[in-house]
Amino acid sequence: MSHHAALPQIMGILNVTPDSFSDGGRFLAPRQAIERALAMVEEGADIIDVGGESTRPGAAGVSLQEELDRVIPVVEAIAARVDALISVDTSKPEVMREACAAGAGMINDVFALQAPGALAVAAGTKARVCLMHMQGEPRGMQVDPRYDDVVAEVRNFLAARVAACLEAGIPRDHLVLDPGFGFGKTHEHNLALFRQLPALVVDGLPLLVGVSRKSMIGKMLGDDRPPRERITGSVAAALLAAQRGARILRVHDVGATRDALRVLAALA
Ligand code: 7PM
Repeated sequence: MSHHAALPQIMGILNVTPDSFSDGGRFLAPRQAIERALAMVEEGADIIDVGGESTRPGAAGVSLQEELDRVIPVVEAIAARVDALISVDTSKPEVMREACAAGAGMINDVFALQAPGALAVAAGTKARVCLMHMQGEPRGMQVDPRYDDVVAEVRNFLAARVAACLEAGIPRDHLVLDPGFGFGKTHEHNLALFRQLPALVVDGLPLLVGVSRKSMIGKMLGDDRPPRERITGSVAAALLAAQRGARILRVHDVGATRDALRVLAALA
């Protein structure tokens, strides 16, 4: 057998928004979300990331009640049915608390627990925490992102958030770090971060990489490729991220990513 490091874990993306499923409508979403989660676990997902889309680039945000209504029933239902770790993609402390009570074991926060009360809520759960870097806020962050040294600034931000988490009582071994591809970054910023991935490791903490179907992949493949036609490019990027030490890959296409990782494991 190989002496190489363990393969990264695969985090499958589960969007729970009213228009995420072909039938539309909030009423049908939980059942279809469960089917999608089960399929992703079957394809090799270790983690299911459940998101109510409050924090997407350009998003105006949804109300607390709306996000709870979208996310909590789905977390409850999949927690009862799958072995995978359930992650909740939210920046709202109340959603973090309710989701963890419903069975989530990971908080994925694109605001890195900077919302008032978020550090304390996260510390009060036993959940792992993914701290992501973002410049600005989802609405407007892509207008004119600027850095003097993007790698150093992202790394310093993540180090400061690690310190805040430790201060709040979150155990070090619960933390995961993420450079936040596409969140307040130009294409050049994204490329610099990807190329220097190992330089972003703080205190030996694991890195999560999320580039699946993103516009940075679209830019490399030529314009006007819709997200669904970025799968092969996304898998190639996931493989490179794995080779550069990423420990969690956040992806839409779980089976394709798992196949690529198996080939990497055999040939690396
Ligand atoms: C529209 C644009 C919809 C972008 C969704 C997105 C990340 C994340 C997202 C990431 C972590 C997407 C993004 N991206 N959480 N949430 N890391 N930790 O492509 O890169 O899924 S939302």
